[in-house]
Amino acid sequence: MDDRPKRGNDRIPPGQYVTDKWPVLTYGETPQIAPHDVSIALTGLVSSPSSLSWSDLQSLPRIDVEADFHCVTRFSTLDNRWSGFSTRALLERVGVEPAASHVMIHCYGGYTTNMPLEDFLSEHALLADRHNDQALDADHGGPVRLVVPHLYAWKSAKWVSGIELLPEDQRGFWEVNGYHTYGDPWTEQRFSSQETKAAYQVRRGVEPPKD
Ligand SMILES: Nc1nc2c(c(=O)[nH]1)N[C@H]1C(S)=C(S)[C@@H](COP(=O)(O)O)O[C@H]1N2
Ligand SMILES: [Mo]
Repeated sequence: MDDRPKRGNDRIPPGQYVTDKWPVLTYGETPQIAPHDVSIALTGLVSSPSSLSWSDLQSLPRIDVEADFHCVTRFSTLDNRWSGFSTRALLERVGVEPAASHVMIHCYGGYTTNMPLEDFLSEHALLADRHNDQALDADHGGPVRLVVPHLYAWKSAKWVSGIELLPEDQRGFWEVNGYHTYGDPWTEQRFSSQETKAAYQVRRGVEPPKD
């Protein structure tokens, strides 16, 4: 896993353009969730399955992360200042079973997305409730969203309602509907079709036939 923030000439991943606007990218409607209704279920391969309320969340140490944000539809926004709660601190509270290798994030509204546990536990990953010194608005995932800066932004799930620890990779909403299971912006892992080609190259040591 390479979760180092990129700087300098190589800062923008290939195929991306930078915008100063912050587009809203949501499949479906924005769910309206009041902070006191937020409940995040920690399930699967955790030592003590439980739910975190808004006040449980706010009692965790606050962290600030400055990071770029890369959407697979090719826009990138730079220098976002996120504030919230470390994913590591969160999982330390419930304990991770040794067999856990992946996570599925569940959201109000039904969206899901998957990633390796290691990536979820990146020191730059957080459950954010603030962006550029303001409470996150509903369209951008308020009251609280996940932010995983080193993966494409569809992994940064808005309106998180659950974190499920799994013994293997399972695909979330976009990952079932054509997007890559991992989604590294630096190697342009956009589509699930690329996974098949990569597997073919590993098996045969050659390029797959042109389609
Ligand atoms: N719950 C939920 N989270 C989501 C999405 C979504 O449709 N539902 N869209 C994803 C995609 S594709 C992107 S690019 C980012 C966009 O975040 P933004 O709307 O704050 O720019 O959220 C991600 N998280
Ligand atoms: Mo996206």
